[in-house]
Amino acid sequence: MKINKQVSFLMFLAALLIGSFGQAQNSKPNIVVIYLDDLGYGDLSAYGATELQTPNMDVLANDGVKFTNGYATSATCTPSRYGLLTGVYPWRNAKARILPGSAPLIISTKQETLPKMLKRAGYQTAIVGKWHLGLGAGNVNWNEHISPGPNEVGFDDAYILAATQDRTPTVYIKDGYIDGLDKKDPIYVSYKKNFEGEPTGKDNPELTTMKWHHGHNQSIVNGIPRIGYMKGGKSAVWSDIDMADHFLAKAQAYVKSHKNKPFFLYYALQQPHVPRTPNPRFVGKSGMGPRGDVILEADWCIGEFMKTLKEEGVLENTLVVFSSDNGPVLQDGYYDDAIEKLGKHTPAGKLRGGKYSLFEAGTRVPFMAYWKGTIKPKVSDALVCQIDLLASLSKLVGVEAKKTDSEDMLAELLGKSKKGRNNLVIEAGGRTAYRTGDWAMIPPYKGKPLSWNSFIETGILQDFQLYNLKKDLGETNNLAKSNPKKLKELLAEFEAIRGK
Ligand code: NG6
Ligand code: CA
Repeated sequence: MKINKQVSFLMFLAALLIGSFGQAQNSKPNIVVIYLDDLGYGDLSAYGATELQTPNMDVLANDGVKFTNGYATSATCTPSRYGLLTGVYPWRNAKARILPGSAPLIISTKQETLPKMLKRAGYQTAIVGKWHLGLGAGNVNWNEHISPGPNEVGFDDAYILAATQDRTPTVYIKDGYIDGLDKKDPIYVSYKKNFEGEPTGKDNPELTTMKWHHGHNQSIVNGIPRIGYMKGGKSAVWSDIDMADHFLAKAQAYVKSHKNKPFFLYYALQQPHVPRTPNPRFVGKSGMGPRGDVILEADWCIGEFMKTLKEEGVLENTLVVFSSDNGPVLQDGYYDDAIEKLGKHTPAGKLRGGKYSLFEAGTRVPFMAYWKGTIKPKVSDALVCQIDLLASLSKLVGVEAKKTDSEDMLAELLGKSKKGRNNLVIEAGGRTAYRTGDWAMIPPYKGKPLSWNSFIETGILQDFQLYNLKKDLGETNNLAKSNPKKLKELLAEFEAIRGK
């Protein structure tokens, strides 16, 4: 008995030692990128929202570095994600535009990526959530191994939704295979024509539970009409209301099973992109309709995820970067009360425009870096962009990254410098604009100044636009005519980067 006790005490000591040794050896911090979809600059209470409370996102902002000039490269999803993962300005790749669910992979398997660089530093790498960078090399057979995809550009583990929640295929894909697919009920996807006998939102509105506003009237899945056609694969079809819980569980499981060696987890939540399908637990919670409800749901998920980091003993050894792929939109294809129930909430804060826009709200997004015990709380107005993660994190882990548009902003991320980038070229729908210091410059473009579908100001004008953001954050006073000297200076800098 006594010996037994001694033995178990020794084993207990040994376990403690191994445990702490494992952590100590783990000198490279884990890295988590939490990436929201269409979350606006003004959607967080930490960024000034008063009608919505986002306590869990606020912890990251208030106890970390909260950037007030943090940017996505683009005002839409695919290009922003391309920039985030490759460090390359998406306007350099003509294919980096909102992709259909059937699009081939737009990152070259030879290209440098954030997860590849981290793998060279010994990291385990994973993505959980929204991908939207294309899969396969064209004409994908969804019933076989789908490749190339995230696994071929640096992710050891990938549990994804292919494109967007509103696009087919509405299934999860695990390391290139559709999760839960029954081979006896093969799945087919098309963006060209419907499959015979399959109902559509356009022809069978009686089968829908969510009404389409524009687009989104093709195959109906779970009562929701989608973009794209799909047939079969019934056993693999996701449950929209459980998607947030599903991705959260995958992200938590990943932390639990990979915590003993440094890991990089790209946790790409689907909220608050359309269709907004809060779990019944969150329905009605915001009083703002589904858009508000899914923001609260996402906030809860982030809280649960952070709890897992803590419970698994890795919170103080994990750098968490939080951001959103583009600015906010209310009406994005379905009647879902986003406009009607908005009340006093301002998803873009004081910024002009929104998703799809060259104005600030298109690309200026919530952006924070949190690392408990290492990063001291700070508000930073340094100009930083998501493309900078590649160079910054390569500095952090001590491995070279191939040269791209990415700039080393590690000191800014850690709150040790407020210098930031000198300039940035942002993109919306293939059009580019320039940011430097206090200034925003938008060259003349042909196109509609207002998106009639989403009621968002696109920032397109046939004249030059020049704004002093320090004095005029809302971009209401165009100085292009009154300050031609500044305009000329900025245009020259912009053209030097962008090409004429
Ligand atoms: C647009 C869709 C919009 C949304 C967006 C992608 C229409 C008319 N609009 O084409 O609903 O799906 O693509 O959003 O179909 S993103 O955040 O992934 O870029
Ligand atoms: Ca988006």
